[in-house]
Amino acid sequence: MLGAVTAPAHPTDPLPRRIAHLDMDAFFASVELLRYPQLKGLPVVIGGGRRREDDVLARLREAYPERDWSDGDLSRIPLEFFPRLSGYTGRGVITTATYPARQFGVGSAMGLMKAAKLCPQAILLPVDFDEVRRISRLFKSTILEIAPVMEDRGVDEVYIDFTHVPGGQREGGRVLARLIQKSIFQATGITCSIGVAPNKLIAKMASEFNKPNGISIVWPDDLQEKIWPLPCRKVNGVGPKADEKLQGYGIHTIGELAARDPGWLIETFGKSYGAWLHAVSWGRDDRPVVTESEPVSMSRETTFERDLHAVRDRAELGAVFTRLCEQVADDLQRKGYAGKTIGIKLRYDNFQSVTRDVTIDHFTADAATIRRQAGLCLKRVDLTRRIRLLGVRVGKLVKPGTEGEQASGYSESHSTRTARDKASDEHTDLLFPELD
Ligand code: TTP
Ligand code: MG
Ligand code: MG
Repeated sequence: MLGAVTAPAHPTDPLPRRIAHLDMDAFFASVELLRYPQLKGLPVVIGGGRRREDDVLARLREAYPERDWSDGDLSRIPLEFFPRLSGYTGRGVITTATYPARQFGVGSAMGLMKAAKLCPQAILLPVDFDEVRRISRLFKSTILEIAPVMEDRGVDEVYIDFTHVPGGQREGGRVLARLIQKSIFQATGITCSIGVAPNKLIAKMASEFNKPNGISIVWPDDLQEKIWPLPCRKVNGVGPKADEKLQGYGIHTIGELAARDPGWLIETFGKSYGAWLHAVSWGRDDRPVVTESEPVSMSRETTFERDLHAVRDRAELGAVFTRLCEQVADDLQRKGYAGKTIGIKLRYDNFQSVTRDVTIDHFTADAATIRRQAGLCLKRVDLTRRIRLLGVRVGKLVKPGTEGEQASGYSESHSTRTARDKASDEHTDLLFPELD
């Protein structure tokens, strides 16, 4: 049914579209379980703040001051040293919970005090954002080694176009999904769930069907059986407000939505949302999987520990400035870009910011060229005031070899020089004498 109404990405493409949605299982909690594998199988909730040092380890050191506990001992910390939900007081909410904890009815967005009543024995841990980001990058790069068309949808989920990946059509995508699941587990130690369907809309719903560590394959003919019984809220794009309105008209499931006259939906929900509701209820969605967009510019900036002065702190500022230019050049070279517009950003001690840029006649990724041009830009700003932030940016990027296809969008403003700009030139000269 879906296939009949879903246009393929390329009209002449003989392969049916197979789109996967992949979502990591209990992600923030799973990241903590890597550190503390002894918690596997137990109810664990994440919430109540950021992780600083290892609090559990600190408690252990306090209890056994004579022993030498190190980070390597984390997996040996006895369970009684972990903080429990029982007795929690405060206004914190749950960020996520392990599947064993979910069996007690606790989950994302629930108040920790309420959760403490439902599952007092649950272990409560804070979020380690650095580790979450590291694992997020790791699982996405693992996918990209197998399937190149991936759309990043946030910290723990992506869409993947299976259509043209070798093996992507086998068993509707199940074979490739299994390979990706296994590879991610090998790389990170964390499980994920994958839904494969004719489009993003259905794939997103399907990835939830067999959580955790599940794969779900949806065929065009499955619309009636697998999608229509679901509540409208399961459609990514039907929020609580729209759902309430739909319920008010007696529309609770996607099937009930599909049964409504599209004209009535448009009258009731507006031209664009009404038409969209009708389309999604029939499983129609042509959105492509969008890979990472080309960067418009690359920049590096730094905020100083204390505000610096162009004259008095000239050596320090000059060194930082050169370093920033080298870093931007290095970023460009590593990612294979070159740029034509070179700019600077300054923030003064009163938080006022200024930018200046210049467009040169060739593309560059060379640190010395960037340094020279950025130095000229610096001559055009007021350097009599204290500076708290300095930044260097290169825009109008191309990947050499694809010149002409440059990413657009970088500020075209070629700032005009004012009387004050000129007046400040002498300070620039002091700051960057080697430029002149
Ligand atoms: P989700 O993928 O929604 O949830 P999850 O990975 O914890 O569990 P599931 O197995 O059902 O996918 O969110 C990913 C992470 O994002 C989650 O671990 C914590 C974080 N998150 C928040 O910070 N705030 C929120 O409101 C939600 C829902 C998640
Ligand atoms: Mg998840
Ligand atoms: Mg998610």
